[in-house]
Amino acid sequence: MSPFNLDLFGDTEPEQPPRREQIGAQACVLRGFALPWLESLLTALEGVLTVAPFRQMVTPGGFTMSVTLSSCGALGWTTDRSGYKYTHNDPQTGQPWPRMPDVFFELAQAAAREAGFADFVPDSCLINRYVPGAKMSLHQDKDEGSYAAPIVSVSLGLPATFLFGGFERSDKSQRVPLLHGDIVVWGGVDRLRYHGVLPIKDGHHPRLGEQRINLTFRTAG
Ligand code: MD3
Ligand code: FE
Repeated sequence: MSPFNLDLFGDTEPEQPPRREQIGAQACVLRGFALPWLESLLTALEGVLTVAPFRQMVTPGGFTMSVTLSSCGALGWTTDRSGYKYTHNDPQTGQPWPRMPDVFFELAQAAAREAGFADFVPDSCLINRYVPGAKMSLHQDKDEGSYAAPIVSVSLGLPATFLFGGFERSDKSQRVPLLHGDIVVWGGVDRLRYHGVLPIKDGHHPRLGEQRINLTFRTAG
């Protein structure tokens, strides 16, 4: 509460925690930003997953990822023994990835704007599914055509501890708790930071059950 706005009558709302947390020079967490969009987001997600269900993928090194994935938008991220790449078609069906639902695009653009990145035009949404125990090791996102655009990530379901590292794998990383409805936006000088997700803990989320789903929006082409 501001010292110029004393709550003399005790009749104002308790102060809310900051909704926007800066975690790097050009990286921030927007707490609960996705919550008002949740039901339309989940309806649209269901439609995407009917056409392009979650599947396991193998890294170029031959490891099966613990996270299962899908994509929507003009480009979808995939990995197999030959490398990481963005493709126009789902390798499982040979069909184009499902189009990005309008509500996905609008939410990603609104979050980017809130974080100071005007006119974000994502052409790819990677959908990651984590069950308890699943994790993502420290890595950089380097498969996109340009690093000028930010990346927007929407966390849904079970909580996660996000690792926000430096520019070398060995740099110390900060741990950022991410909850259902939180959105993180990275860009500019923070775009090539190492990052990862610690193994998801057992738990039950009232809306999503025993899983965490992360939507990652990028301008990939
Ligand atoms: C931080 N996904 O799919 S959000 C990924 O929660 C990925 O599923 C995580 O990392 C997840 O590649 C984390 C995305 C993210 C993307 C780019 C970043 C975090 C970033 C660039 C710099 C720093
Ligand atoms: Fe990443």
